[in-house]
This record gives sequence, structure tokens and C-alpha cells, in this order.
Amino acid sequence: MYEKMTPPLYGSGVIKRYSGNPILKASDVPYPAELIFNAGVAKYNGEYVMIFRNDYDYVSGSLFRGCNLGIAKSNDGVNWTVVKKPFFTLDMINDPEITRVYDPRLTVIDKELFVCFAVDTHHGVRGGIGKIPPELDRLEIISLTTPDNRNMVLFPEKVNGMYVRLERPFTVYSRGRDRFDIWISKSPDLKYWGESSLLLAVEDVPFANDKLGPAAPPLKTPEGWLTMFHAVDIDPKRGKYGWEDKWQKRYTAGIMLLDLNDPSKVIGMSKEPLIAPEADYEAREGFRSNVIFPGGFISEEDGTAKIYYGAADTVECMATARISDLINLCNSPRKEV
Ligand code: BMA
Repeated sequence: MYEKMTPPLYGSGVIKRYSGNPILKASDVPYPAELIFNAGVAKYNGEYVMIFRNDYDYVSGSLFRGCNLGIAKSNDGVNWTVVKKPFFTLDMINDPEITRVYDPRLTVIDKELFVCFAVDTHHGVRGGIGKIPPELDRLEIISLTTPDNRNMVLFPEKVNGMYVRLERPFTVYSRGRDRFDIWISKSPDLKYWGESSLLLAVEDVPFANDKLGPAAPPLKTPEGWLTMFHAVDIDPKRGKYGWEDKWQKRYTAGIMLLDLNDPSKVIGMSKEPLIAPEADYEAREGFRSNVIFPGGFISEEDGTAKIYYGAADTVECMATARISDLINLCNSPRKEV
């Protein structure tokens, strides 16, 4: 099965990488920072807000002693200024059970800012949802899943009176180690979640053989919810990429359309990656080369979208595309591979 995935993958021609990539890197951050990546981005109260992951104090292998969340602001979504102090550090929550909070995704719902995040604990990985007040100075936790779950993201509005989230449980026993799919759940209040169903399985995605995960809040379009995800293929023949001794995975971005009235139905999907690691800062440099990890998807008035993604688990990058082109990709027939 893995053999099939080894050929190079290329992203879609409708994507344009920002020529000044990366848009945020460790040297832009005014406190200890080594890897700046996997950010959530939202347009909120007249400006662009980004909350990014910062891994620092490198030990060896994949181990960093520190991880916090930083915050940056921008007037144009391109040029960012990092706020002097981190937005979130572990000592702000005084819970010895929690060892790390990371990979934030921001969603504005009814003019309020919410964040989903992954939480490592001594008893498994949990998906968190929190509210961020207008001062952007604290995280108010609303709910945490049971382990193992992460990569959660909220829709930007209720659908048929219910909040909706995408999520990625780790079905280690039933699906085998690393064969993880995207699920969808509903809630009346962001706290209690249910009516869960499978949304997209690894075998539905021709460019994945390992696992999938939700990316950024879906964009509402007349054709459906335009929804990005990440897709992972693993190739045991890959050896050392980046700083680690062994890194055999490749993360790409995919795109699909979900039914407007019933987002648990996938109504279209590009059968090829939307973004594959191709630029040096994605494919050849950094801590874990070959990683595209999208977390922000912002629609602009001119019909384009800004896509924000972590590259090589090292820097934060941006690409743009016309929303109509992205919709066409989801509706285009499968190319034979
Ligand atoms: C996933 C998460 C992400 C990371 C990716 C690639 O499992 O840990 O935060 O970007 O791996 O290393």
C-alpha cells in the first residue's frame, strides 16, 4: 500500500505562494522562539489576528522543552507584528495534568472569537475549545474532549441551530496505528458535543495512506462549505529529513466541499493535493521537512482567499487563490494516477 504513495506529489496550479514567505519566523518573535508554525488566523474587530505555536529550547530528536502560543496582529494579513508577551503559557492554567497546548485554530462566530487547540496530558491528547475576549489577553476554556482527539476546528456559524466542529480522533485500536479519519460533531452550546459521524476517511483521499486532519474554519460559499484538511502519506523508504534522525511522513493540504445544509455530507473533493511540499522552506529545509499544515483560511472581498499554513514545522507561510478556482477543483473529475 505504501509503495503506491512514493511518487512526488504536486500542489494545484491555482495556488500562489506569497513571494515573501515565510510571513512569520522565530526571529520576528521578541521572546525565546525556535519554531513558529501551525497558526490559526481570523479577521476580528477590524484587524487580522494570528495565534501561533512556538516550540523553543531544543533538546534533541523531536524534543523541545518549551511550547507556548504567541499572538500577532496585522492590518493586511501579510505584514505581522508580534505582541511582546506570549498569549498562552502553561503556567496560566495551573493544571499539572496538562503538559502542552498547541496547534490553535481561530473562528469568529457572531462577532466573538473562539479557539480550538490540542492539549497533551499525562493521560492522552484532548481537543480543547475556548473563548478569547476582545482584549485578546486570555483563554477561557469551554470544553475538552476525552482522549485521544485533536485538530478540532469550529464552523463560523451555526448550521440548523447547532454549532458544528470537525475533529480527528485517534482510532489506534480499531483502525490500526495511524489510520485516522475526520469526524464531524454538533453542539447546542460549544460545551456538549454529539450527533457525531464520520466525514472523510483516509481511503477516500487518493494522496493519503496514513491519516487526515481538519485544517481551518470552512468558508461559506453558494456551492457549499469550502473546507481544507491535511492529508498524510508515509513511506518507510524515506530516511532523514530535517533535524530528526528519521521522518518518513509527508503532509499535504487537501480541499473539499461540504453540503451547506448538512455539512456531514462531502459533495466534492479535489483528488489531488491543494498544496504539496515543493518550496525549499516546505520540502528541503527546517525541523521536519515535507510538512504543510494549514490552519487559517480567510476570504477577501475581491473573491480571493488567504491560506495560512505551517511549513516544515518551522515557519508560518501564506498562499492565495481565487475562491471560484478552489470550488472548481472540488468539482473536477478525478485524474487517473
Ligand atoms: C502532527 C502534529 C502537528 C505537526 C505534524 C507534523 O502530528 O504534531 O503539530 O505539525 O504532526 O510534524
